[in-house]
Amino acid sequence: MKLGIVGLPNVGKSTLFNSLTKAGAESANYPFCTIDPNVGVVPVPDERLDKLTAMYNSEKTTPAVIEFVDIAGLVKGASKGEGLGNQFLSNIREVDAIVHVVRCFDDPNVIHVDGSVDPLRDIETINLELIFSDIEILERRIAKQSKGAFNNKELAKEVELLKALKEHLEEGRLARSFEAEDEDTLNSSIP
Ligand SMILES: Nc1nc2c(ncn2[C@@H]2O[C@H](COP(=O)(O)OP(=O)(O)O)[C@@H](O)[C@H]2O)c(=O)[nH]1
Ligand SMILES: [Mg+2]
Repeated sequence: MKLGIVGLPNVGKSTLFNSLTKAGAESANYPFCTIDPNVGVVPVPDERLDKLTAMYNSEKTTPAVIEFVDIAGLVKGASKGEGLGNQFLSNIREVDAIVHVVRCFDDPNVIHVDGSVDPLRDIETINLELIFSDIEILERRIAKQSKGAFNNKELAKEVELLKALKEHLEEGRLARSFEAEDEDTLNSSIP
């Protein structure tokens, strides 16, 4: 399981990452201090596993792990390449789930990229970038699949589904709230 820590710059992502992983990622008061994604692997504590190890005198115990990725801050326009945006978005695509960190603390010494503390606005900023990025991927996919769709039922079905998903995104809604009638087609068509 790979979890990506996502949010605007300076909201506390690396601070959270460090406390989760104690991996010592750089936590500093300026945007873009995390250029490469920082990865930390955390074993999941489980008393049952300890008991099993003792019971079977196991030489080796392999706990479940969660991999945390401290993804560099996204900013408005990231989906159009602002602030190294597209690179960060591709980091997001590689994780199973994202943890969206939102700034709620006031501190005049910690710069807010959008000038004021406003968690609801910040959530919207990040969600919109994710939506824009998804729309772009969908447009490419629709263009590619449409070529063969006129004489291929499966492709035509996929294109129809992708267009419905695109409409959903264009209404400002996240892909995960999209309800497909045919999940199989959806799963096989999302790259
Ligand atoms: N007052 C306060 N400062 C925080 C909090 N979380 C992080 N910071 C500070 O905010 C700055 C940016 O934090 P960092 O984790 O590097 O943010 P990132 O850019 O999202 O990774 C650092 O100076 C942190 O010490 C918090 O909950 N309260
Ligand atoms: Mg950071």
